[in-house]
Amino acid sequence: MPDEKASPAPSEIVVEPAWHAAWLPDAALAAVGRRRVAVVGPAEDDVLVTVLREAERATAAHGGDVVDPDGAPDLLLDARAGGDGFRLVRDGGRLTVSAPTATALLHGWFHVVRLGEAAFTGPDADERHAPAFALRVLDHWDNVDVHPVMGQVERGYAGGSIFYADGRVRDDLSRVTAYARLLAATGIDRVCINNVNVHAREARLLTDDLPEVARIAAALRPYGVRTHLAVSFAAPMSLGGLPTSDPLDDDVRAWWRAAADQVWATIPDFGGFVVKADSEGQPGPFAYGRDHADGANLLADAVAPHGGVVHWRAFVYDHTQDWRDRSTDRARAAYDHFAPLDGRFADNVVVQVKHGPIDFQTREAVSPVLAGMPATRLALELQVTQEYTGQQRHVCYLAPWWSENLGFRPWGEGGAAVRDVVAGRGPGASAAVAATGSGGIAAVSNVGDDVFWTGHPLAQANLYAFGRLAWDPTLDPAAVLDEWIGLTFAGQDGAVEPRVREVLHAVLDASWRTYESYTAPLGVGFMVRPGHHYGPDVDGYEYTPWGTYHFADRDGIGVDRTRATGTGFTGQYPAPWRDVYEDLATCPDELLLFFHHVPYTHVLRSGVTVVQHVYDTHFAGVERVREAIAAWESLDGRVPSDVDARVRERLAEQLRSAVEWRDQLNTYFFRKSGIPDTHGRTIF
Ligand code: GCV
Repeated sequence: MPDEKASPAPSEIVVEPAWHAAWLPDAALAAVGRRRVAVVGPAEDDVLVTVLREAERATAAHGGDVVDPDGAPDLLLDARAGGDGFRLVRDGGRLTVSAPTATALLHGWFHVVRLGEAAFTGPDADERHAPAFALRVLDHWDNVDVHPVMGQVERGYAGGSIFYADGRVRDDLSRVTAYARLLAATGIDRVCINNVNVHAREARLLTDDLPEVARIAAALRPYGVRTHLAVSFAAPMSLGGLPTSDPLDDDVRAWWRAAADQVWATIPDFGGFVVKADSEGQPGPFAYGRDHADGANLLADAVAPHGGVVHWRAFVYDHTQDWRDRSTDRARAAYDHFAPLDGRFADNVVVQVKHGPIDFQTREAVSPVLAGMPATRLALELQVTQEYTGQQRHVCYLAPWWSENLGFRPWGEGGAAVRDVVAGRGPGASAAVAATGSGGIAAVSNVGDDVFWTGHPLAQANLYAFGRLAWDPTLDPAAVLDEWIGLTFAGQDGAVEPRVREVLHAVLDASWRTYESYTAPLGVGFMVRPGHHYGPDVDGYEYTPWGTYHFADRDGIGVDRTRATGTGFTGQYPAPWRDVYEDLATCPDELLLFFHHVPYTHVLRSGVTVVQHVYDTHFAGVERVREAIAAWESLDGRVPSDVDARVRERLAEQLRSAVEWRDQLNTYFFRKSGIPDTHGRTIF
């Protein structure tokens, strides 16, 4: 047994010079690094070489050794087994991790790293671990060229791109391999490397730039991460010089087949294409009077011979809406476009559905599309980058919110959950959907070339948690956070100071609810500044074409989406939710304004009026931020100084912004309603 040591002084905590080590500082590998480790499997496999290098790196840092399999190892890593995922057997003091592939073995290695000392000291065990979802993807909204409005990374809050700089793929891609290592440690194994808004320069990744894409793929491959590309539906015209991109045109079909053949000839383990079509100005099949099944199947046909997959996004809505027209409801759009196509998509198409029907809001209902397409492979799409949740300037640990979405049961208590649907186990799932394990999960990454990867160092927890929930969506968000703390803040002996653990939980555990409390109330959403989406602007989108309205007047607020008097959106849900949401008496408070237009004096199920709820939550939210700051400051040197400085800077901005949200929202609703705060607090 290794010696018990006290936690190191902060000055001894190693921070890698070029970029922060995130959840894989060498100290996090202390327990495994002190052991005798053996690796067996196909020596020519790149990922097996990675497992060996990982073992060498950890043991060199911590005094263990890489030994022959016959040399009585404490940990035997064996890539010659059968079955799914990896198997972990603890027998006496000896641990064996076996897997059918080197990538699965690598995931097993990182499982042992996560467990730390407990991996070796726990009771005898024989466990199988396999991911819940076959497809676990991170989407990057990175541009090759800096976009004049959206920058290098659309909705990126962590500097430039790790893939591109100066209008081309970076020469040095070592950071991409470091990224793949972080992802492998969570279980993510696919990355789409460019923005779904495919501009002219980025479109060329599919053709002229393939050798450069191959370099990125080579940088990701050692950690078992496969490469995907976002492609433009208009590519046959813009790149191929054809007069049309009609999905039923023979020349167009031939063009896509040839393009796919070339991609796989260059990158044999390429994953597939991601498509945003007929959405926010992107080209799509509607231009030819075709539907989205026609469009998706065109690409599916091209990639099928190579085992490729097409992620086709369901984020399709009218962004040129007339705010005067109360009958058009953006929330309805994805279901209206896609549900009628159920059963028509090819088996290698995954329809990728944002978790909510609007757009990654802090709170919105779960998309009914997820319950409306049993004969289609569906993926849940989340947003790790904090576009609407504080832009990595506010602490907002999103795992509790994602967990609610994954655990939502569209058919009520006892029915299947969203996490079952995207694993191919929803009610009425077609044989093809069940057999493929369905579409899994995807999310927009929050990573850039910032030294901490994510701008706010604590936003790393979101990336880590997304990977862990993609592997096992039933994990408890607080337990995932605990793992992240244990790895990221490990001292040299691999242990974390209890006070550090306590403070990080205090700052992060409830931070999503805190953020919700001082921003848009009761599920109404938006109220952000148009364009960049940071900070409050209650009416910022109210008279725009974007379809994100709250309809506040002197009497009340909210969107009537009922069947009885509103847009009928509630009717897109199966029972019981179609009725629960329809009825004011049963609609959950947190979604009240998403489904109903009510007077400010409407009494919530919590017992307070809507307007008083706005005041109370906005005052309380700012206090929670102050408490988080006090908790963080109490750490006083217990975390590395560079992390501490960045977090303090971000917390100061969070407080400034939360106060701005509080004062603008409270003032707006006081002026609209004329109803004073029952506690007489300052409202301007
Ligand atoms: C990539 C939102 C964002 C856009 C993004 C879009 C999408 O509208 O503001 O920046 O575009 O979602 O998901 O395609």
